[in-house]
Amino acid sequence: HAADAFRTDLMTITRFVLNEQSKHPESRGDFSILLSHIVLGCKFVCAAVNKAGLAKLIGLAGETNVQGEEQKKLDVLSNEVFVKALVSSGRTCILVSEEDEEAIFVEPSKRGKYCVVFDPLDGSSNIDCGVSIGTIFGIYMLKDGGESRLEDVLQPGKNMLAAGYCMYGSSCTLVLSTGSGVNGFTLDPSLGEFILTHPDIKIPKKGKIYSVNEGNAKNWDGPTAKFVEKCKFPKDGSPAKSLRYIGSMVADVHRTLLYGGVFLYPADKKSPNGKLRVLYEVFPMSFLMEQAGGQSFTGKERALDLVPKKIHERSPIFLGSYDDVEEIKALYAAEEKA
Ligand code: P6P
Repeated sequence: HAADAFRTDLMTITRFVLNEQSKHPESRGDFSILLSHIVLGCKFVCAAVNKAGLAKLIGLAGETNVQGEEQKKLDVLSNEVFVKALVSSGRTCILVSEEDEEAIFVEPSKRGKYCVVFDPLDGSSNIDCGVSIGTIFGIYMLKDGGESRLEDVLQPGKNMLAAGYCMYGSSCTLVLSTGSGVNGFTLDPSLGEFILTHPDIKIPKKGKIYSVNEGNAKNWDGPTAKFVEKCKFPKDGSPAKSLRYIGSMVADVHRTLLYGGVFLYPADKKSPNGKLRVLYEVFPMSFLMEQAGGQSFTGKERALDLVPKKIHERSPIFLGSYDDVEEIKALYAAEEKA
């Protein structure tokens, strides 16, 4: 009865993760429980973001709403939800959030073996105009079963066990990798479940789009300027690339992942380390890009090889289609030699 309105073998994210878990007979399901709490956080934020326009949730912190309640900005609200969901999972020991200056060390009674780094609502400056925003997260295992210390989250991105993002746009899409490929799930509000809609995502080897804030062009270094020039005025007679820049990392990266091309937030004279944060923006997106057959470069090295020294450290980033990033790496290598 293929014509049935409802498919019956629904591959929900929960079932998908349990399938993954079954490949690791030694695992006790801790990871699946952790992910289910992250998924809960995403569902909550999706509902809050969708309601924001109506319930005036988007007010600035400190204002009061019609009920005279203290307004919480959506990113503050989202952060509280994720922190509470992660702590209550009983599977985490250290949390690093874009919203919190210091790392959060989970109390011993609730402590587990995973460290989670996350940006609860990236691009939140775009909420008021309805542009897609998102949650970005990465998961590390505690280095050795001892006391959880800050060093346990200052690990290179290549040590991540999993990474993902949830984009709150026309639909709510969660893109996840647990180290064996990338899969996309879309929230079905009528079921309250994320359903597998983008199995085994692979980024095109080469793309026709470049994505950068051209407003920073006067501050770019040579290789970045040369690459963008090549996108706009190709010398080999190939068509110029299209510029697509949303200004919300999750949306720009999601388009890059599905359509191909390259997303760049380069260093510039104003910000020598670029703008994006290593732990909870650069690493998770780089992890996903590599898992989807793309790559990610900092201007000096493979992004996932970076070893952060501070939890809110920034890095330049060039990520996307394998061949496009190769071109950027060649331009930086040539400058090294010059
Ligand atoms: P710019 C949003 O504020 C953000 O952190 C990312 O989501 C986005 O990619 C970047 O900053 C945009 O920065 O300087 O181009 O506005």
